[in-house]
Amino acid sequence: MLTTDIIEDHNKTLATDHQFKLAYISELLDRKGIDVQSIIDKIKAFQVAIPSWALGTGGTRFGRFPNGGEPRNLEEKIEDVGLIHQLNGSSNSISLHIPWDIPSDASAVKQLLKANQLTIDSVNSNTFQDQKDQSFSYKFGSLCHTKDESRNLAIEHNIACVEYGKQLDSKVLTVWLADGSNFPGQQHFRKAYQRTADSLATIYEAMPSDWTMLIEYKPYEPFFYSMVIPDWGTSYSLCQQIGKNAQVLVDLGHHLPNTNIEQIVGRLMHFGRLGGFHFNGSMYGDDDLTTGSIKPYQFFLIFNELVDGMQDPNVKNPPLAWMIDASHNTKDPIEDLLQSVNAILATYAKALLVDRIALADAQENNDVLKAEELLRDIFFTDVRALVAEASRQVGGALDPVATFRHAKVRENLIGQRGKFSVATGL
Ligand code: LRH
Ligand code: MN
Ligand code: MN
Repeated sequence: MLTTDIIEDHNKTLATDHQFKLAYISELLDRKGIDVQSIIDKIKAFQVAIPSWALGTGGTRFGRFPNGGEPRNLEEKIEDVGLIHQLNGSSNSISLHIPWDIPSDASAVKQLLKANQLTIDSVNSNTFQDQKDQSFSYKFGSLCHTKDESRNLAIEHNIACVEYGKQLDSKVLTVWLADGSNFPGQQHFRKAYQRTADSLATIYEAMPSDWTMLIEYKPYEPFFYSMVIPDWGTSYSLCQQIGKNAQVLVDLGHHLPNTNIEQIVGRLMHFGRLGGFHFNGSMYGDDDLTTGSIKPYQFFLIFNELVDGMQDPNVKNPPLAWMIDASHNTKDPIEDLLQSVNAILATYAKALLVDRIALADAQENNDVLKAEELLRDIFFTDVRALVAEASRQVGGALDPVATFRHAKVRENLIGQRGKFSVATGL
């Protein structure tokens, strides 16, 4: 943990610049009749979960280039998220991946969470790799497998994840399946779907009634001819079959290039089936780059749709589970997460500023240019001072990455954990 002095002292060095920028955006919003503090309060309330697997340097099959000082176990992962939360005040939970993050002592883990002002977000099952000495393989699928033995193993693993989650007060099971096929003819599409639906229903039945099951889709990878759950339509139909607490999870990177993700978001919210969100940035596919780094305008349009749905009393969608799902080879993982949360908050803030009455009016009257310009005007507005102010008001840093560097956090972590400590990750 950092001392509050370090954060406050560093904030002081940035204060003049910050006040200048904040005064400008406050004046601008004032002229539009928007209450600045109410926007700042909404930013403060917005919390994004950090996945345990994003705290280590990601990699590809060609290699990995870790910086050192990575968390070696669940406790150290919790400490890293605690640090992130301390710096930005907006990352108050951690998402776990089982079996990588099995708690050895649940009550000690709960204490550590409390000390870091954190909770557990979702538990994520892992049936995309065989564990050591696993009795039946997932090579040809898990919940969709043709053989009962492999399928049952995957079902039991998901139920075990729920049990671990219960111990730590989680209430969400996220299922992402690496099931699919590489060659035409390999898999019977309809049978694979039905076996998956049946397996998911069994897991759902074993979940407590106040739990949510999030079903994530992905068009390709690890399989390159077909995936059993390739798209939102498949996730949605599975949720419909399984029960009301099954919801679709949208991962930004899990779409083919040029997919209109904002429209998918709108559709799912309209159906009341959008349960969660995985933030990342991508150019080609599941690139897991920093959120907002490649297509910031599309990211804004997605948030615009989310906020529109969240503010519409006619939309009966449950509250969403927000999480970052990114991990790559290039940046310091903690810096990347801080940068991602910042981008998420700024984009959320922009979506809050959209004049929805004027937009609805322009849409109803088919004033295409006006509708578009209402969005573009906000998109080009720099709201970063609002995010910085929200962080400052909860005791966080005005510029979390700058404070992270100033406090030499990575150097200290390398000192404690070693130059070659490597976290489990994707
Ligand atoms: C694989 C993936 C997916 C899941 C995560 C556990 O694509 O990144 O998005 O959420 O692994
Ligand atoms: Mn994901
Ligand atoms: Mn992914």
